[in-house]
Amino acid sequence: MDALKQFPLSPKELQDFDTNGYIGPFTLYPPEEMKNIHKKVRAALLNREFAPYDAPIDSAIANYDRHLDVSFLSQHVCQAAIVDRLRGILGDDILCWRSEFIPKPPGAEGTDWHQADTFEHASGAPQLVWPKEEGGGAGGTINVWTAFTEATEANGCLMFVPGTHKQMHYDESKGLKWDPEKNHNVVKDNVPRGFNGYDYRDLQKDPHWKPDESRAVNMVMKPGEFIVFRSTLLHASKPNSTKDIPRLGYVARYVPGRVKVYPDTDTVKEFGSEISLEKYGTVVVSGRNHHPTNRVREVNLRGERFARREGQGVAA
Ligand SMILES: O=C(O)CCC(=O)C(=O)O
Ligand SMILES: [Fe+2]
Repeated sequence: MDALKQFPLSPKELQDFDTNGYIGPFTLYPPEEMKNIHKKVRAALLNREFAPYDAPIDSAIANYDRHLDVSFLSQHVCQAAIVDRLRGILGDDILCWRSEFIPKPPGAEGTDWHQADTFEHASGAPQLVWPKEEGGGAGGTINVWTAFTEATEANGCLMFVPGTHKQMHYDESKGLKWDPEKNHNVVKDNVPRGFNGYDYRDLQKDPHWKPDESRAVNMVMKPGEFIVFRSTLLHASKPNSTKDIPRLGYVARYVPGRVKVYPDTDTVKEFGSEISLEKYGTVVVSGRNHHPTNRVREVNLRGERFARREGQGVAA
């Protein structure tokens, strides 16, 4: 089916991705169109009738996985411009297992430096398990981070330390303690940065290690651009130091169909909330899912909204 790929990564881009741990940004929606999309999606998010999780609206988890019920987002995570590029990295069998909105309103702290592999750092149980024959770990996930607004050095663009994706400096199995009072707006090396109520430094393998920020690159992006990066790449974002320019990122996370997603659990507890996976399903965006134990859900790529009945997406 190679001939049908519209947006494959070139051999040079694949090589750059392997060397640096990221590739992009690429334009998906023109900036003006993205502004309209943003307005519409913002309105759609307020309708929680079919939202997969019943979490307090101010919790970070409340808008997890809204690609399961907001049709623009369902289409977005399946966009050929994204999936074709991912095929070169992940192969033909690809699952979108998670999406998140990451807002940085004016005055917000930055996101502290981190690397993620199994995503057990907050929930205490691995959310992703790679096949044992591939070492079982450090495969992480591929993040596709789309700028819903502009992202600048002033309002909180992403930062990467290129080439750091092959060595994990954090041990997620140490676990994090959620304490928003204590961990919010902590100034680290003169920068207010945190991790939504966690202190990611608690996971460091070596408590005295520090990211080499002198090698960091800023990912300045226009609305409608996306960037592809490994979750094991050392990444962070700047604080939003503006008075009136919000920053909004929407990240979709992908793994190959051979990865187990949320094995042996029916709930996820993070950011002070516990949610049920009853309505959850990973979305097969290319090829097939390999694990009968992975919950799989279809999304409606045509209509406005859909409800889930007996594991199927059906028009509402
Ligand atoms: O948007 C941010 O500030 C951080 C994003 C991030 O860490 C992620 O998408 O994994
Ligand atoms: Fe991250």
